[in-house]
Amino acid sequence: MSIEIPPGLTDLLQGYTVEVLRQRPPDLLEFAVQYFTRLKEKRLQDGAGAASPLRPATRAVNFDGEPMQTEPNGDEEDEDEEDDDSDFEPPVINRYNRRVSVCAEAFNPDEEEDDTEPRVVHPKTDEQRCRLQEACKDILLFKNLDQEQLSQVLDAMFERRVDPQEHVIDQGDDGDNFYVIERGEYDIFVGRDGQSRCVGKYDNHGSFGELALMYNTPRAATIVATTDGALWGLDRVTFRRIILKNNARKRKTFELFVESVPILKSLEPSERMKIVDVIGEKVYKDGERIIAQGDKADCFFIVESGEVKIMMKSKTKTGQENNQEVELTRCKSGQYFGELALVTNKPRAASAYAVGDVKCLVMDVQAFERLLGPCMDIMKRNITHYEEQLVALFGSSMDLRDPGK
Ligand code: 1OR
Ligand code: 1OR
Repeated sequence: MSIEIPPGLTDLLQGYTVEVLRQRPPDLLEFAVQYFTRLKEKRLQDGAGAASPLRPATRAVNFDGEPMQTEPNGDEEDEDEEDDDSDFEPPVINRYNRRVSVCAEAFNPDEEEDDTEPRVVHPKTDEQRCRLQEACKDILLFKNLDQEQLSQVLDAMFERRVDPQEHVIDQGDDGDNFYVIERGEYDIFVGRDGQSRCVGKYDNHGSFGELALMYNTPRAATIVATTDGALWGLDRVTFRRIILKNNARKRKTFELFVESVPILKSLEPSERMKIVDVIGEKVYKDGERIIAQGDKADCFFIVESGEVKIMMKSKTKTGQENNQEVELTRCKSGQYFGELALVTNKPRAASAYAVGDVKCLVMDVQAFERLLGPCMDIMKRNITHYEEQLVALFGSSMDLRDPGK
């Protein structure tokens, strides 16, 4: 018996397989739905006949941003094979028909990837550039970029002013831009079962809008300004070209380490990879303070290398705070700290200092809440241990869950 393979089937499946291998999506079925939907849309857009299901797609991209100036690429960038992934614009479900022309798929793995995509440049004054650099200096997604990548990102960013009550992002929309906060407060709403709930807020710093761009998913939350605000936007195409390229590298660098971190053991492998996507690596010199007791908290740390000393200001017998610090414990590679204030929503309970040169992986509070739910029971159990030791060390005059008591 001979089975005839329909023309085009091999190419069709090969195209999908190649993109799976390049993108490593967490959900193969969801990715397949997106991939083939986009492929079909592309064919309809091109007015193509059904004759050739796999003609290479044309690169046609529009930006939902402000007017911009583009510069052709220089050929200075090193284009090793693995770095090519991010030039691929994976399929997008265009749910609201806004980004009709976003499609830049490389269906043919043998096709030469030419980096002739125009680069986005929004010219800036020195004053704007200074403000932009200040706003971006702690952005975790930018931490592992090299100089050239960072300067391309900064060139492409554009300023956006917002008014109170303005919706910067609406849940369910397609993702157009990633935003870095220069100033202003923003509420995060997530709707489920017809009800919208405020699940957190950004207070004058941080960034949002990365998820839809990273995973080609609809916006996962609504972001509403509650004060006047200033934001810096980065268009989807530049984001994907640079940040996704860098994330592919980050996955290679941190995959094994993240797998070995005990607190992350209760996560699925795909969930651990999502952590790698959003973490940033920070480096500290011997003696440098990483967190300060009493400060407001907005991130969580995992020691990658070196040692971190946790110190707490002691109390006098009458319960007054004493400026002298006592060492509580040390965290080594694979251990975490900085979770307590995020879990209890209180100021930092202790300070943390680098002992020797230290590298930490850092995650913002929103990613902590979004991704570390499955680890929360273990963390809470460990917090109970802190409390027991606190009583042993300082008596019952201080409560970690309510330092004001
Ligand atoms: P985006 O592109 O999906 C909305 O657009 C953005 O809101 C999203 O990227 C994140 O940058 C940001 N769940 C999902 N997205 C969140 C969340 C969040 N917080 C901020 N964003 N959760 C709240 C965690 C405090 C989980 C809610 C269940
Ligand atoms: P954070 O966000 O409050 C300081 O910032 C971090 O130090 C804290 O989270 C913990 O991750 C870490 N008590 C309080 N915080 C501790 C303790 C601790 N150990 C580490 N941290 N105790 C020491 C238990 C060995 C009990 C205090 C006597």
